[in-house]
Amino acid sequence: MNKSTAYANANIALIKYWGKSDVRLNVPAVPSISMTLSHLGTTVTVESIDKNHELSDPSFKDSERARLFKYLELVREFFPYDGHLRITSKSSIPVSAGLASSASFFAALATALNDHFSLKLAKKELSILARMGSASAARSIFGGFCALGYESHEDAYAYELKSDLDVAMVIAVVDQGPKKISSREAMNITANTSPFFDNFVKEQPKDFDKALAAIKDGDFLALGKLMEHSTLKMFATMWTALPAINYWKPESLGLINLVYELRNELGAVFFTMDAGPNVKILCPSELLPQVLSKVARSGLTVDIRSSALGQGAQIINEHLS
Ligand code: 2P0
Repeated sequence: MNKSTAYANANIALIKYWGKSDVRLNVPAVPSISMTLSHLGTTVTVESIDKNHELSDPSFKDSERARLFKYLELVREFFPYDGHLRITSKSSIPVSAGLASSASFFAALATALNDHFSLKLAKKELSILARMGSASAARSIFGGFCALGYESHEDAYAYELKSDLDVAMVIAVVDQGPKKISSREAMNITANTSPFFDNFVKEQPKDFDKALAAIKDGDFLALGKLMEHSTLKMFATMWTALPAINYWKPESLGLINLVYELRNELGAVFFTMDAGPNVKILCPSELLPQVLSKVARSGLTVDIRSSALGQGAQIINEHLS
């Protein structure tokens, strides 16, 4: 049987997506902006088989496997195909640890499906296909900086942002284990119960527009400040949900204080976090060695990765077996 394989890098949101306006089609309630990482991502091979979808990756939990098979049936509604699919995947990032593994997985999967069924989708449609699997995946179709729009219908899609900014990101890993509560579940609980959530949604277009301008103008300081503000507003909604959701560990706060110290020493160093305890540190590329060295000496991490701006999802010729 013919196989199609694609690779996609993970991406980290600078302006955060949190909450949905349409659960079935996975339309975000807010616009978001991200940077695509380099060399941290997922390879997915797709193959047609006769009966029952199969996933040959033991790192997926049962709930994630069920979510994948549901997605493959949703894809069938839009692009009818015969038979079933065997999905094989390999990731260079820990799954479900708030390190954007679902973004790179669904971006690679959508890209492989486009090839496998000869759908000939343009990047915009491909990002919509990826979004239906995981909204952040829409952004991993593209390299560099990327926006995911917020039209409140099934058309919400991602697009690349032009910029001269040369940035790097340090991923300070404090825990590689899978999270107890998925980001999907957490954002639904938050949207349904936090008294702060409606304000988060209402305020987001302002941050989005300002961050678009900062990226276009190459204003790193403005972008960094907006990223931290967006991050903390997102966590404020989680902490005020019922039940409260808290992904942070003492080391997370330790690393945030380290970022404040780095900012005093070096200037342009900012943090963000996602649905997990790990801290991502954004800086201009020329500051990367100093940031890496200080994080390494902190004793707060179990692993440290660093990344430049990466490329968008691509078809590759080496299939996973
Ligand atoms: C983001 N996160 O913008 C935000 C910030 C985590 C915090 O997108 O339900 O796996 O699959 O659309 O994309 C994580 O949520 O959620 C996420 P689904 P997803 O990157």
